Amino acid sequence: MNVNESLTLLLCSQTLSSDLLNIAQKVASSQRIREEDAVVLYEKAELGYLGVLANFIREKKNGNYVYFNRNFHIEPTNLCVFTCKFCSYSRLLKQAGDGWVLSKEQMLDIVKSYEDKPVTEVHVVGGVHPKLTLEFFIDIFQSIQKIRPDLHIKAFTAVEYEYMFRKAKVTISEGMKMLIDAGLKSIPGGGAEIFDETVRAEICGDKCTAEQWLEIHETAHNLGLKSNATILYGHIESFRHRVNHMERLRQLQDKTRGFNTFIPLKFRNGHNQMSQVKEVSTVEDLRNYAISRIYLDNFDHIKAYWPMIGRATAQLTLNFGVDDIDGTIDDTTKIYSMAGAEEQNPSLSTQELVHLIKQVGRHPIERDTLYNILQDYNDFEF
Ligand code: V47
Ligand code: SF4
Repeated sequence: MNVNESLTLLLCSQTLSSDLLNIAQKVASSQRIREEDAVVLYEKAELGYLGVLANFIREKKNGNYVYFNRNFHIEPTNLCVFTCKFCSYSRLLKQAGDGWVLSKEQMLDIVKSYEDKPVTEVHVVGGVHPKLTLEFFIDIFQSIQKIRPDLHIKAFTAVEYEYMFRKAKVTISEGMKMLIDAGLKSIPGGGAEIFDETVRAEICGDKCTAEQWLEIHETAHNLGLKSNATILYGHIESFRHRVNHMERLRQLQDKTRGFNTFIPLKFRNGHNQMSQVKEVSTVEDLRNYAISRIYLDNFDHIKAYWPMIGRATAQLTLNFGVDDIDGTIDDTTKIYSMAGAEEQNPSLSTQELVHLIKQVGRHPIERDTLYNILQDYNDFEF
């Protein structure tokens, strides 16, 4: 049965409650759903129903394609001035212990180690360290550009920018322009967590506010950069908080059209100050991906970050609205392994990624960071 037939069958169902039928009709006629509708979905909708709606939207926007890229991460430091309770990765400056700070040479050595490999993106993200200044990163980006001018530099969360620009006494726009001149090409989605002020105060009260996060992304969009957006879900937030978070993103996207993709990040409870909070089930993960796909009608892509949820769940998400599973990673990030994720050394070859996607009947496409198609792998022989 194709997506249209599944939706028609759902619309004819005698057992659907009137509110769920009404939401399904909106989706079928490409109407935007309201915040209250999304709350109803979270509270009442079964996984099968959500899958039909999310898959319908996903196939309308992206057909059968599943995007991935060839990337690696540089994590300059895990020492951080902030104290987010969910973070398993950071160490306070005064308790360095197993903390690290990479030198300029070490970062450039990482880039050089990819010299003859066909990677297209470097994702730079880490803790917030007072000695790693705006000036320092301008120099790093210029040096990366010299070594690999073809590499797309996607760097820093809004949290890192807010601190770096404040320390350098420049406005967001001034600081961003300086980094763009040095080679910055786009911005990842981290640091958004949950925008609701009460929950934010509870889990990460000392870092940039929701308003600052949104302002930084808006400024970047106005300067011509694309960015991503995330949500950290499945901890102490309510369904309404998740919907409110997506609503603020949907409004900004209406204004700027600068977001590429939305990435729901599942809270993992290993080795952090919120370890007593139970993780949500895989069913709840899939419901959340699907509702994100239904709600964010102005986002082209929904990404499942496989190092965080694992390969098997990443495959399942492809039937619940997801059309992107990030990249090869090459074991260059520690954020999720330190929080107890299944993938302790996240790395997938292109062949393995392609197999993962084809195994569930989808069409693998290698993209660059901005979703230009680089290679169609459907009929590719390795
Ligand atoms: O902001 C930290 C999250 C984010 C935990 O834009 C945790 O392409 C779950 O944003 N459990 C940083 N999540 C990573 C990030 C990201 C990752 C991949 C791709 C992109 C992209 C962005 O990691 C943080 C926070 O929300 N995080 N600790 C944890 N215990
Ligand atoms: Fe620092 Fe980011 Fe961890 Fe918060 S989530 S403590 S800002 S590294």
